[in-house]
Amino acid sequence: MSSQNVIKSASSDNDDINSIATRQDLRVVTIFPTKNEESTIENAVNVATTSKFNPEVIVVDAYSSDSTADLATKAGAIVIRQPEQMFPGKGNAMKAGLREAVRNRAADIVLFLDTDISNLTSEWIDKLVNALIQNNCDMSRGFYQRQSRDAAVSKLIARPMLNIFFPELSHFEQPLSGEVCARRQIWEGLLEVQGSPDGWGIDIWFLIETAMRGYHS
Ligand SMILES: Nc1nc2c(ncn2[C@@H]2O[C@H](COP(=O)(O)OP(=O)(O)OP(=O)(O)O)[C@@H](O)[C@H]2O)c(=O)[nH]1
Ligand SMILES: [Mg+2]
Repeated sequence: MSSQNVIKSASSDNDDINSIATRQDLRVVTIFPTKNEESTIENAVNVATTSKFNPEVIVVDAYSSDSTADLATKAGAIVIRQPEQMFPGKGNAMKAGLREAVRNRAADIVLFLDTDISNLTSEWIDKLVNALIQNNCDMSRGFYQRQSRDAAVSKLIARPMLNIFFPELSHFEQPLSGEVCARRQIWEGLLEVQGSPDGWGIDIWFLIETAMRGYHS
């Protein structure tokens, strides 16, 4: 996976991160939204905890009918339930995970990863977090090689629409990818917005809303 410097700070808002002396002082939280991912959840949690940023791992489960939640707990994740029993409820789950990470666990950086990635490596986390630290970005987003017929919504709808309405975001290979990382202040600001999407719309919403708050790409 590669990370893209999605949104770059217009100011020196990143001073808090830059002034944190070492990786050990940086509180990184990785969140996996899950619904029936028993075949990959254990590996995902194990891999995430081996990142050099030593992240806490939160799993936000959507009432999985399989053993996803049990396996996540056994692997050492903090497992919480998506508040609303709705599907699709990825936005609802992501916001619940963020509230836990930024309000209860004082995370400096929070990132999301999809759970259904069988070849996940800890490097994914390291690259996404490093994009914030080394490139002074506010938000980074991952992209990776996909099958030619995958990601039709990104190719046919999201990217063409961004090109027209938000050309400053047109460099995103996969604007809807579930691999997204940002520092606490960005997430706190987004959590304050009323009426943000509870379903799939959350992925593009995070991106556009952050850009509209004046951060540069
Ligand atoms: N909590 C929660 N997680 C969800 C929900 N829908 C999907 N997920 C999780 O969100 C991540 C992305 O979902 P996917 O279904 O893989 O979405 P996708 O990657 O766009 O689609 P595919 O190309 O089919 O893999 C996975 O970890 C899912 O388990 C939901 O309603 N609630
Ligand atoms: Mg998927």
